[in-house]
Amino acid sequence: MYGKPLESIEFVSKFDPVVAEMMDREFARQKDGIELIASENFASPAVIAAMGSVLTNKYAEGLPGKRYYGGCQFVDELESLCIERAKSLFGAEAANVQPHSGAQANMAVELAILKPGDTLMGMSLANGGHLTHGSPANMSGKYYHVVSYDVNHETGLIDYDQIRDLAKKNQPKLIIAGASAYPRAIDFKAFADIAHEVGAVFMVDMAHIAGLVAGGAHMSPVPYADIVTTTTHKTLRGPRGGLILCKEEYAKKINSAVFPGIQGGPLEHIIAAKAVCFKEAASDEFKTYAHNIVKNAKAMAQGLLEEGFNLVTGGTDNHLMLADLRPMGITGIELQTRLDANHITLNKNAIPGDPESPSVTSGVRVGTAAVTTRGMGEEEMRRIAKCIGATARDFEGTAAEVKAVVADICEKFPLYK
Ligand code: DSN
Repeated sequence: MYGKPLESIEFVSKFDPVVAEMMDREFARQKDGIELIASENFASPAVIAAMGSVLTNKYAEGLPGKRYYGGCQFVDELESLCIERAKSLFGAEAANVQPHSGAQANMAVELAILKPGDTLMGMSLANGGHLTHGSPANMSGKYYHVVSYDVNHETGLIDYDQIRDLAKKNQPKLIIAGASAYPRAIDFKAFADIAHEVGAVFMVDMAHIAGLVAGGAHMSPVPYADIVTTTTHKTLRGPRGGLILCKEEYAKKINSAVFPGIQGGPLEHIIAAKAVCFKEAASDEFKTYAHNIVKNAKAMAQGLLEEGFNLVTGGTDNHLMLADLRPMGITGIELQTRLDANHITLNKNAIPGDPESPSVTSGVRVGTAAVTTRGMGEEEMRRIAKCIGATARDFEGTAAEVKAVVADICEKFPLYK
């Protein structure tokens, strides 16, 4: 699908060759490398085309039918369609499709549910949570009283008993489940039971697994959570943006928290791309895709274990795994930098109880959503795992060979062919 993504660079080059050349180099990096960043993916040409459209010209503060500007009749139709598709895809009672990002979706929920100083519980960033789940560096950690839960440092697993004890002791008003670096399935019913026991509102940030949920490859949080947030660009493979789903009783509060609470005009071009994404994600082809992501992750995990890596929790149930590099005598930043030079992209990541600083880390996070979009399968995952092992053990001695394998795989599975 070379189509649109390349055409738009060519078009820009006619007016601004400097910008076009930069876009072109980034496109070459994507197409000639292996993308293992667990939060990244390749949107379809239709999604990309919707983003690069005249809809960016329109102001539409408010909601469909209740705008602060004239001329909103067509974006009203579009945003209503997007809302209906989001509700239908995930079986939700209500949806707000305006958040510009996952961070803003989470901020809006916190604004809607909490008052400054109220208690919120979320997974600590160091254990795989997210900045917006109460990190001291984030607004959520500055405005609210945060009680973080960790995973069990021996097993790497979420400890539901520990969470129940913490919740009973601290009586949070909001409990957040969901993670950026947790390789196992999350039991949303267990979380919901805890939240209900202490009278907390239960929110799930399903950003990482939204595509798996849409495709039936992970338990859906929607029946259990009061509110579910997500990005639309990770496993869900849509445009870069956010989404909030909720029970009807929270819809009014959530809508006002998004606008005028934290945002101004919605990005109707991104909303159009979200609508396209939701249509794609409702297809049978996407269900196969979601299951293939998990199949590939399991093959990659097995391959990494065979290469001598230690995996947090011993493997994966979803699209990602966390490799603990300590047995290999290399840090996360060292392996990330070496792999970058060999055209394999991933990110350093803290492992639970990591003795290294967040800028060094003892681990890397490996995800299979983007490589699965290119059509790669289990055999390619095993070849890539071998490349990662070789790069960790003997970077200089194996670089030429690893680069050749990367080039071979990229040629066989072209991006936007
Ligand atoms: N930054 C994202 C990730 O990489 O997981 C989370 O927002």
